Amino acid sequence: MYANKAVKKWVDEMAKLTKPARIVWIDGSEEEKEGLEKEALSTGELIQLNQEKLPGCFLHRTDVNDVARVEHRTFICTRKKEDAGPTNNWMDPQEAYEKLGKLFDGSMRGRTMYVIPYLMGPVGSPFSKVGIEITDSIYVVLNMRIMTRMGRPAMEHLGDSDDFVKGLHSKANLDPENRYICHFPEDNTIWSINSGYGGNVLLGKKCFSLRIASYMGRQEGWMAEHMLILGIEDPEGNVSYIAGAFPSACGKTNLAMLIPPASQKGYKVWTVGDDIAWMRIGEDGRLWAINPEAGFFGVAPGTSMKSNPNALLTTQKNTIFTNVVLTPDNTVWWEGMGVEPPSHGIDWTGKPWTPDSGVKGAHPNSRFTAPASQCPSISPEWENPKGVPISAILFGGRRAKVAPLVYQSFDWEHGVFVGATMASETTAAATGAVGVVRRDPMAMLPFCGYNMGDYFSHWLEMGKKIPNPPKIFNVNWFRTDENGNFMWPGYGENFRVLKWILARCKGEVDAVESPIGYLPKPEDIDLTGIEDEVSRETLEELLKVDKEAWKEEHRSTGEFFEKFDRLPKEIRDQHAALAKRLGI
Ligand code: O2Y
Ligand code: MN
Repeated sequence: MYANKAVKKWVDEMAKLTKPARIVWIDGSEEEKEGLEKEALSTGELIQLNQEKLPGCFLHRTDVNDVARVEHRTFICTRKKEDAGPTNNWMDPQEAYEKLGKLFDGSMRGRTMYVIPYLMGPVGSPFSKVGIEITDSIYVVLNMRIMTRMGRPAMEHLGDSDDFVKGLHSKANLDPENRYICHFPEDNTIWSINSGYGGNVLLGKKCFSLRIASYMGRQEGWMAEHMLILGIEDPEGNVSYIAGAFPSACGKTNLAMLIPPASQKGYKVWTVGDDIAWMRIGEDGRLWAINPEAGFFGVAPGTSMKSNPNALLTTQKNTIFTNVVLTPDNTVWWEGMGVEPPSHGIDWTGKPWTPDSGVKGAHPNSRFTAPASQCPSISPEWENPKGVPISAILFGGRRAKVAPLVYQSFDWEHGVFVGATMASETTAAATGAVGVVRRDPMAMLPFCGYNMGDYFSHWLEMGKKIPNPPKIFNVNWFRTDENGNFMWPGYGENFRVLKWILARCKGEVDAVESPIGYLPKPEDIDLTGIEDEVSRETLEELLKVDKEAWKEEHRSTGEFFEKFDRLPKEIRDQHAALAKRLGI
């Protein structure tokens, strides 16, 4: 047990509320892990996979009604409703504590309460912050062990301090009608009940590292963003870093682990993080970023040796798979894995399954939880306590029309406007409805822990304080032609766009000014080796700004902004300036 008095006092209070049969303090040791795995195997919470083919790997199946984040049951509980803003569900904190308090009362009766100290960020980093998660789920403990620095390093970082995020989670009885994910940013507290899945329960991830941390970042003058971080090494060995915000289901993990095409000799992409970036202004006036996580909670379907070999290779050991197909040789399979399905298997619901059964074997949101250290492209700098210096920020979404392949904002303020107007079209996997445009500023709509108008102001303020800010770009890999076919090959070929972006950052290429920002000259996008796939005409089309479509985009963003009570004047001015440039 640990000596920190504030932690002990809070754990005592939560134990009084939830009434567990026993309390286990997690230290993160190997023996502890083995004991927990044994116990989870005995109850069926985990299934051991083929240890020759997938050493240290397990399968877990969630309840069938508990397979994804539940945005409609996720609340920001600030004293004033306006502080949660128009894009968040709000609940009065007192009401939330009372309502959830009743649900938590006795919810761990007969169960073990695990107390998990965890560190978000590298050990010894001034960026890093401590959370304690109390949970009644071994699955949560073992996932948090992969996704965070868990146990002793966290308590050592905390010392005697009471500065930690208090996360309380109970599976309770998994009742979807009483499922709540409540955040109390003013109290550094998260309460999550009646779920056992992913983003709802691994409280270090979206709940702390984005919702609570975005609030902290505004108070303390830094940024918590839904961004991948990657490094590009050139043939001379110089590495430049890019951070990129993309809504869920836009291939962030794939981009973070990209392998440059064979024609791009001497280049290498390094992965620093695939989902979250914490960024601070460094002494040198640049923006520096860390990945607060220690693992990847990646979506399995569609992950193959073609789409993302680095991700697939990362999952070959010490990985927990959730809701995928169990094959007859005790390995795993999912749709889009790029290998033949087994003739029969057990599907994600635990029922016998065959490929011709007419249903998907793996849930579309099935996942792997794998240690980042196992990724073949993991950056040598990924645990540098100072972070990495960011040269460019990317915003992007899935847009069949309108958004060109890439453009650069005129400056930081315009870049914030570009981020604020970000949108993505839904895919069948996400919602069942295809092609519905969803506005998702900076990919933070589901993850901003306070009023999004204030969040835009924070971005604008940060821009004034960063002496040497990253350049801001928008990318779109998903433009389609008149037959609905993708015009850009994507995946590793996206490297060609990143190369142009870095050339812009270094002032090595000029660009064409357009109403929406700076566009590449077609000849500056290197098409070596894909000339057959992407003709000059196709590239020109990919870089086209259709003024009429942009006038409609301008109207739609204006409509979106109407709901903001605290929209900064600078964003309104940018919207008006775009109208002028479009001739509206
Ligand atoms: O559905 C969930 O619980 C996971 S969602 C997720 C997981 C990893 C990284 N990003 C996301 C997301 O929705 O952005
Ligand atoms: Mn994400």
